[in-house]
Amino acid sequence: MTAPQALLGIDGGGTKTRCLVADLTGQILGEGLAGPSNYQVLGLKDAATNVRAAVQAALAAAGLTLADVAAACAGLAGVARPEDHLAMKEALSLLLPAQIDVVEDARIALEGALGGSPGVVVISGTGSIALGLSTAGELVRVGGWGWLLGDEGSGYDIGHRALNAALAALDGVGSPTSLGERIMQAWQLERLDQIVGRVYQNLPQARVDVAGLVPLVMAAAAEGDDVAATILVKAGRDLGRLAATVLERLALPPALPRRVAVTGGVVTNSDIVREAMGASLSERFPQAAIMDCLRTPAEGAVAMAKALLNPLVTPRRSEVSSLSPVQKHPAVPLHYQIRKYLLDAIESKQLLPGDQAPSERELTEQFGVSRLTVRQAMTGLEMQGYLHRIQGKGTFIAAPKFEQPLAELSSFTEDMRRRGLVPAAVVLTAEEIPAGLRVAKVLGLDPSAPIFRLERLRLANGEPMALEISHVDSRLCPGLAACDFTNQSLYRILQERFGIHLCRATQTLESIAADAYEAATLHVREGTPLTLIERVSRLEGDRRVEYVRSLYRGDRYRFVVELQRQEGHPYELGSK
Ligand code: 16G
Repeated sequence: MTAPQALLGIDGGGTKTRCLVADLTGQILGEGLAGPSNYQVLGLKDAATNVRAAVQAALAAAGLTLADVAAACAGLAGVARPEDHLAMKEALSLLLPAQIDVVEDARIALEGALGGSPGVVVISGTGSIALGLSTAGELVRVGGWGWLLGDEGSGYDIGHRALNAALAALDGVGSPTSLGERIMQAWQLERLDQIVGRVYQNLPQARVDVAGLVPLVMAAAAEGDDVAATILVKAGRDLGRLAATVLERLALPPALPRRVAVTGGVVTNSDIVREAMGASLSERFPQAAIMDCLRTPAEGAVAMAKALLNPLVTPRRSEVSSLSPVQKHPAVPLHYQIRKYLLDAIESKQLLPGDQAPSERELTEQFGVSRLTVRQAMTGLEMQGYLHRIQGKGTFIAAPKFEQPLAELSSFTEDMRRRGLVPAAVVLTAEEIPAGLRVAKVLGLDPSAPIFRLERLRLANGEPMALEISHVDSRLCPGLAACDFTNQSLYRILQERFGIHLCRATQTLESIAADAYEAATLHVREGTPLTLIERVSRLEGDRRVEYVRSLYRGDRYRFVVELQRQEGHPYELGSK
């Protein structure tokens, strides 16, 4: 039996339940949808049934079963109170024979929004809430008290104010507005006072119906209705206040960005709301930046499931040196300590891809070291691919490296497509030549035997990733040299045209520094680390077909290997 190899991320809300299945690196393999799973509204049994339906649909889409699940995280509406949380966790533990975490829905939204880095997410849909994560990993929640008790700046709040305004205009106590006409049209009423019946006679539905008026308020504001615009500005300012209050309580260290991610139809669909929110937030936090969420809540749940399985992957934030000065310890050079400090901040996601890195001046002052030392640390991180310098703009945190599993005999084309990138190649040479001594030895051929030699620069979305020289035994695939490899996979051609099914390969990995040619071809600085991978691929009967030397950019790739220890194998003693 193979070890469980899948993660589940579940996003259960008041209208639907979404489940994502991912492999252990977090790559999404399938998605499943089912009905709502708000425990408070549906009760335990129906909520759990819908979660199960979403899980099963997602597993079916990925061709997996429950036995393949190693860990799961469910972010669910209505589980904030400890007793509800416990009941739901018990129900889901029965459903899933894996490690499982149950959290409130806003928590997975926060994880998705900021990739686990400190900051705030403001959610404004039918209801509203702001949730923040501190550098110590603590959560701060503001709002989210529901439509009767709070939810300022929510869809319900906006709809409610629109109804108030329409009726106030009817009574003559409020300013004239087009909202009354619009509401009558939307709700198919003949007179405005029929609003009363519509709301009070169907109270359970009223919350959603009232929140459903938001698009109409936005349309009115866009067409110059001042009353509608004022309602939206008020909502935006309320949301800004929620975010600022959370930021204040998070007390983030001064060097960290103040990130506020927004999600939900109210802020994402209205520039008026977003601008008002930004203005009110900047009164208390001038440097705060409002951003869209990096990922969806379900993707956030997948990341939390991954961390559950291997807490080492995401270091506990409390363990990350926040702004501690370097120790002037003679055994570890200062530039190395600063490099480690920055790397911790990147790996713990206190600094996110695209963020501006702290400036040389800031680091010089913070650590009390020379500029040269700081520069040395930054250059090292740049060469390792953690920082990215843009001429005239500054230094930024680089995109995360691709995680490439090593246990699979896959092709570059497949690997890139799986990541949603477009693979391509620049063909540098494609020729049929005699094998020569070295290649002949590796492939088990006569030195004069013909081989096809293909040298390609491999690209992902146009960016150079690897320099690759393949040698293929030509006798198995005559005419291969005539193929165009700019946009075609070698492995696919071997399989489809020549019936060659590669079934195993031996691979070695080595680190080297890019020489001038490799650096120029791969668009990196000379000396940048590269991973040299040599692969010899074989057919079923063990005949060797292909020998490849690939140079992968060390600044863009990291390779992942799953290790397993033989059962019952004792460890050796260190010394006798
Ligand atoms: C990958 C392989 C390489 C193989 C190539 C085929 C590694 C390290 N290397 O780059 O050995 O020849 O894929 O790619 O994984 P293609 O089928 O897309 O041409």
